[in-house]
Amino acid sequence: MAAHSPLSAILAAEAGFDAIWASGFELSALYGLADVSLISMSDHLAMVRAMASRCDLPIVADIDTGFGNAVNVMHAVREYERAGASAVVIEDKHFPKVTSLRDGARQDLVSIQEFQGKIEAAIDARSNREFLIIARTEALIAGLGNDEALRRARAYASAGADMVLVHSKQKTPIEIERFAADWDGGAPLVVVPTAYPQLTEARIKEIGRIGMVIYGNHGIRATIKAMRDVFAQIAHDGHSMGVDASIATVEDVFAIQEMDRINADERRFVR
Ligand code: SPV
Ligand code: MG
Repeated sequence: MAAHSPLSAILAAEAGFDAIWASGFELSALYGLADVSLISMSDHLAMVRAMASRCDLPIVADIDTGFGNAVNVMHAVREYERAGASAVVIEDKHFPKVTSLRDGARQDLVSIQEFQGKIEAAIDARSNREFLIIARTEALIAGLGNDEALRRARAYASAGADMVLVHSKQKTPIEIERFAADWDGGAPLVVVPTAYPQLTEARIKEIGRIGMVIYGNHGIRATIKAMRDVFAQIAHDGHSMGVDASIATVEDVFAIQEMDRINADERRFVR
């Protein structure tokens, strides 16, 4: 489940998800910014570090294009591994990238050779073999078709990527199902069924070859709707009575903040 803060990571863990997607799209939106490489690596890394200190789930870090060339990727991999991430996803777009789901947006990809270099650099930079390097192809997003997506995905798997994320913005899962049916590159696939929510986990298991499903932006979208509705109602009513029963209680916030433990620690140690 995508998260943009330690709080959203905690809530994803509470819901039973088994990993966190440290989403660049969600963090960009949190800053009120477009997901076009405006958020710095430091900002995203600070979020990952803060999540890792409050949530035990593995964190799959969305590092976009890797913040530059293969040398930048190496620096990023070292920093994200140290910050507590368990995996990074690097995409084959040019820096600065443009968000994937926007219709008509510029989507230009680097050459296969350049991206293989970035994958090899990422593998060289990790200190633990268990830290996953996930290569993401945007070939379908860029409208280059199934053959080019397969060509790129195979090349990335042969460069050593542990998994291959193949993204699609089609409104049905047909494009992704076709890619998965043709996939012969060995590495497990990762899918992001945001534009095509009809693709259920049950169906994904039937298709096979898919090792990870990312719910890419549901946290930030839920947040926007919830805050917008509550703020509008308070502004309209001139009081907060109308929303009180439908939002989290202050006690709920205290529980997330572990106030019981804080109070106990105060009693024990603060003199
Ligand atoms: C993100 O969540 O930042 C992603 C997924 O990369 S998407 O926004 O659909 O490209
Ligand atoms: Mg992203």
